[in-house]
Amino acid sequence: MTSRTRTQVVIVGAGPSGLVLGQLLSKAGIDAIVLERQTGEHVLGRIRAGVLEQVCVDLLDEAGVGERMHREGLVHDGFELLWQGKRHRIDMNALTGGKTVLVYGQTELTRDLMEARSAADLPTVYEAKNVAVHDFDGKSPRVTYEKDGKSYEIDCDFIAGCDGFHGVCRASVPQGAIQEYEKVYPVGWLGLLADTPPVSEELIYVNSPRGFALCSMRSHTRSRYYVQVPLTEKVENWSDDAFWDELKLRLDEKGRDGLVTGPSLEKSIAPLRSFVAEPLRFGRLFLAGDAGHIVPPTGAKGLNLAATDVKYLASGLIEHYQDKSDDGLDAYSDRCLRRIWRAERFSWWFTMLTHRFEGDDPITEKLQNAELEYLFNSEAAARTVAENYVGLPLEFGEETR
Ligand code: RFL
Ligand code: PHB
Repeated sequence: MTSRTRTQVVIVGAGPSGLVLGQLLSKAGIDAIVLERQTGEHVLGRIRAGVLEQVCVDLLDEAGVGERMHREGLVHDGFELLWQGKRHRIDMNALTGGKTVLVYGQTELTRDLMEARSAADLPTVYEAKNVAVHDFDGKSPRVTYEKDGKSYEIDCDFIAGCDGFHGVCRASVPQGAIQEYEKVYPVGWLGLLADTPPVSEELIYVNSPRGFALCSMRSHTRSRYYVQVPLTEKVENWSDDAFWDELKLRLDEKGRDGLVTGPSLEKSIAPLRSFVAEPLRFGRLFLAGDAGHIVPPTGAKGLNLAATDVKYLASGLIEHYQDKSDDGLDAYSDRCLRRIWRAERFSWWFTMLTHRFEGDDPITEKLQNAELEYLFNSEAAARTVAENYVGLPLEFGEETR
């Protein structure tokens, strides 16, 4: 026996995209059910993003979940680039006329969203197995799933595919209706989280002969560090000591002296990929966040892009229900894709600037050196980086279309 129910929007995935969308829809009085394959604890155990653009911060405020983020998040005015033993500060604030980013972990953000959803008694099904999306090319889409051995079916108006890169929604679109653009880099980031004070007050992006490294943080007492490793590397091969030793080898003397090491709370390897699916809409199925695109984490853009997708999708759905207009939904894919490609470009460029790839020919190294030297000596070049890092304004490029 299959239990049947109905809602307006089924949201597949309870990562940041799905939960923010659920929050925005609920504020507008639109019913939604969120289906998540994993447990809530599993979702919170994934250590990912740490840097939020103002556009993302504003959206979380709009969603009504910004209180702890503002209390505990760290406002950053700039970051450092370390190359050939020298540090160069990108003064984002000065270069962009006062813009900043907020350092606040994706885990904490997800926790705030989960708590808001449960406080408002909004329906979320964790451990929903075999989620499948049906009939989204017609007027009456359906979503089926299983939970605790029972089968369920939800009739709905729209499906939001917020189920990440490996989700079921994009995979359910007929081949030929979707064009995928992909670049896989031959490296990954080995990340370590520790309850130690960060080595510096600001993030440090490092280009060293041994490869890229990043010094980041979650708070004044919790650090997040990354080192570039070959894609074939396994996390089991890395003891905490091996990680700290490798990180030290990539830092300058000041960094080595100031680094406080300690036992890891988490260690994992993330692959680096640039990926875009076009379009992001198939009938009544919409893809948002990592389900539709991936950036290498170097530019800290993934979660921020997810936030803009969700902002556009929520406003399109609200327009549909409140104003009986589908203009927003019809414009959704194009609107998102323009912003996505700009972030893809920046993330790819910043990755190529800061990483070393095995087998790179000598001219690649020379060109990278020339580019870094230019960046260290030109205010115009630094401003370009700052403007992209803090996030281009939502209306960027609209007038030239
Ligand atoms: P998520 O977070 O992957 O969530 C998708 C959810 O869908 C569930 N799911 C399913 N549920 C039901 N049925 C199915 N068949 C399902 N298949 C999957 C999954 O279990 C999951 O819970 O996607 P979402 O919500 O779009 O969020 C995207 C962000 O997580 C991602 O873009 C960022 O983490 C990227 N990222 C960063 N972004 C930033 O903006 N700033 C950063 O500083 C930053 N740092 C990072 C990052 C990503 C990293 N990794 C690990 C790739 C640093 C790293 C190391
Ligand atoms: C992080 O803190 O996890 C982080 C920060 C900046 C990035 C990527 C990841 O570019």
